[in-house]
Amino acid sequence: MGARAVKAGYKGGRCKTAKGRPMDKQIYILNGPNLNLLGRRQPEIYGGETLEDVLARAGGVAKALGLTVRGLQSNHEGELIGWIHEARDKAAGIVINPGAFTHTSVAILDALNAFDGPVIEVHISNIHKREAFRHHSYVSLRADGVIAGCGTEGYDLALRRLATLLA
Ligand code: DHK
Repeated sequence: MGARAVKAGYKGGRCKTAKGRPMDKQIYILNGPNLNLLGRRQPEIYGGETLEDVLARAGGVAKALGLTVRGLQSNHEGELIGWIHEARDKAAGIVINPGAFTHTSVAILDALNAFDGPVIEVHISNIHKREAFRHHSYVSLRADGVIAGCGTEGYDLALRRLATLLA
């Protein structure tokens, strides 16, 4: 394959807009199974905000930090893996709440290991205060930071950390 045919990857913070302003770095916020039910599913554990509420607030936080976000949710492991692959070219960093795949998915771990940028793992609940099967995370073997038990504010905290890591 000639050099011209090589797909352009994410180039870090040096990209500029047509007007010469630095281009905002894109962050993928990935959510796994059942998180589409946020606000309606066990609100005593996961809170009353919907995923749309959470992503809207995260978008505002990101903007203030010079980041942009793409929020994605799937109940399917393969779809999440596809988005992690896509992020290799399109995102500077990843925030991921893999839901129950946290505790089961070597395939998501492998996909994240193929991503070069920083990864922050988020859990709305404190998984260490819950059932023993939630105490182990495959994704933590790759994550640069883990936020658990801070409610949906954890997504905002993750973006702040990514902004620091990408500065
Ligand atoms: C969300 C889930 O859906 C659970 O399967 C995890 C995580 C915990 C959370 O706290 O956000 O065990």
